[in-house]
Amino acid sequence: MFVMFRTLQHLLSFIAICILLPLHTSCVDYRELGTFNVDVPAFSTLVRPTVEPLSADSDEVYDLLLSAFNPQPGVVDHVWGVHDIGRTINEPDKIQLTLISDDFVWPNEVSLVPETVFAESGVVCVCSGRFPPKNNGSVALIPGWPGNVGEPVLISGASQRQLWSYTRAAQWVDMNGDNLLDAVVARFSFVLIPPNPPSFQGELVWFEQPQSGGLQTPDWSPHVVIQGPEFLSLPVRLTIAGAGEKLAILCPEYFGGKLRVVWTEDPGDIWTDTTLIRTATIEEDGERYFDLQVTDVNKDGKDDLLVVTSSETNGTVRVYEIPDDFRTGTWERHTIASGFSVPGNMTQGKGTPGMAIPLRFASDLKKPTILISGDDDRHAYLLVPSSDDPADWSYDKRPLLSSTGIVGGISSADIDGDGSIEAIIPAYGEDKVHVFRFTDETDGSVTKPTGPAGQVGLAGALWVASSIKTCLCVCVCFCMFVVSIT
Ligand SMILES: *[C@@H]1O[C@H](CO)[C@@H](O)[C@H](O)[C@H]1NC(C)=O
Ligand SMILES: *[C@@H]1O[C@H](CO)[C@@H](O)[C@H](O)[C@H]1NC(C)=O
Ligand SMILES: *[C@@H]1O[C@H](CO)[C@@H](O)[C@H](O)[C@H]1NC(C)=O
Ligand SMILES: [Ca+2]
Ligand SMILES: [Ca+2]
Ligand SMILES: [Ca+2]
Repeated sequence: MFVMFRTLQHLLSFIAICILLPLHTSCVDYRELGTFNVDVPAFSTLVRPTVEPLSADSDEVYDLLLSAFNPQPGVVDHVWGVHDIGRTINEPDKIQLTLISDDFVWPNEVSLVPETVFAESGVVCVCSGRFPPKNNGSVALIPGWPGNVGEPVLISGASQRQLWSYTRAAQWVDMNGDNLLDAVVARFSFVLIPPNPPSFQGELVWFEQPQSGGLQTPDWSPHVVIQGPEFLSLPVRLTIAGAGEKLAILCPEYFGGKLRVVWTEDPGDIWTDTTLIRTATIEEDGERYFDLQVTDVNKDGKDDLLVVTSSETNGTVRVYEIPDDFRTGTWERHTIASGFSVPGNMTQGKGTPGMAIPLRFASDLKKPTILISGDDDRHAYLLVPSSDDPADWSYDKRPLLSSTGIVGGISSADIDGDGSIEAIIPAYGEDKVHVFRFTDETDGSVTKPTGPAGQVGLAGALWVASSIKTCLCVCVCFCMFVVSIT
């Protein structure tokens, strides 16, 4: 270890030279700000009541929402919040958690309902449930955050024989054209009928907001759209060349092993007539589709799908280019990272990687570096683009964090409005949440004074813990140099 450390010190001057070379393309500087303690932290979300860019003189703040679950029966699970996390972000060990609820079994993604839904800010939405005996899940609304939060109202339908679990956040779309936003979500059911092996059911469903008092009314009417997606569904308005925009819902299937898009033939995007619902298959290769978002990955001005397939042996991160007409076109695939595998020999039922999020700086001039949660492989990674050429889909996979257990649902934002990006990385197996800061060196953004030692990872074979601030610099000469010394 010490030998490697010295080698690294010698390398540093070399890295600095690389920054000045015209060959250099992407350069992201990062350091770990610290950690704070939470038992079994799972999904993190950074939220803010409005969507305008945060400026230094704005009084808008970011809040952190966090779920924590333990699969063991009888153990109480928690939903936590941190109001104005920017105040303590430079000293993460000073971060104080506020309990939002301990009423849920296996809480998953926690989100803030957009103010437009109920003309009220501070409504927290909790999705919950997974495996027996914690499989009686729900979509619940809790008003009053931050402050004295109210009792949860369970909108996800009356209690029924089949128990459903809800994983990723509900999305708010008016599905029936009554000007009230409805909750669109994927749900999952664990079907156990001995002596058959357990099987899994997933479906895309929307809960219809009642005509009045939605926030006080439980058991909204459920409407099932299609069978398939278990954990995540993503409504998005996509442009069709020459024909305006249309609402599409992207549906990744984990157990179903495919990725589809669903829409309605209704010209006003009203989903009540189920005979008008159509689907198209984007990919059907049996991989476990786990995470997805719509974002311009290669910076050519057009949105793409950033997709994760989870696996015991060969998880991938992929980009699909959205065709001119999503209903009929071909989605061109680029696999930007692969070979993620679960370490050890107890890999059954596990998978890697988890979530992928682009780190977008305010200037947004370059292809974003992508932050990856390794999930069951106990790491977090960066995918650094090899160049800013939109036609170049090559990335370098760099370890960012090595943990002792599962790495959970990551989130990032410029929490303190200074141009650098802060990332929240829950380390489920460590009972800790790691906080990192990323700075775009060519962006001129300021790095505020920070707390003590961080971790710096450089290429696969070099792994050091030190307080040295270094630069992840992709340049041909540097990579070749590292390869040659390792
Ligand atoms: C599931 O939870 C709901 C809401 O708390 C409850 O009404 C229902 O009885 C539960 N069902 C089972 C089978 O436990
Ligand atoms: C892993 O997946 C990638 C991309 O699909 C593929 O190119 C590669 O051959 C796979 N590796 C193994 C060991 O199967
Ligand atoms: C799994 O790995 C452990 C520790 O390396 C070893 O003791 C055990 O024999 C392995 N089990 C199998 C089934 O390979
Ligand atoms: Ca509606
Ligand atoms: Ca693009
Ligand atoms: Ca910042």
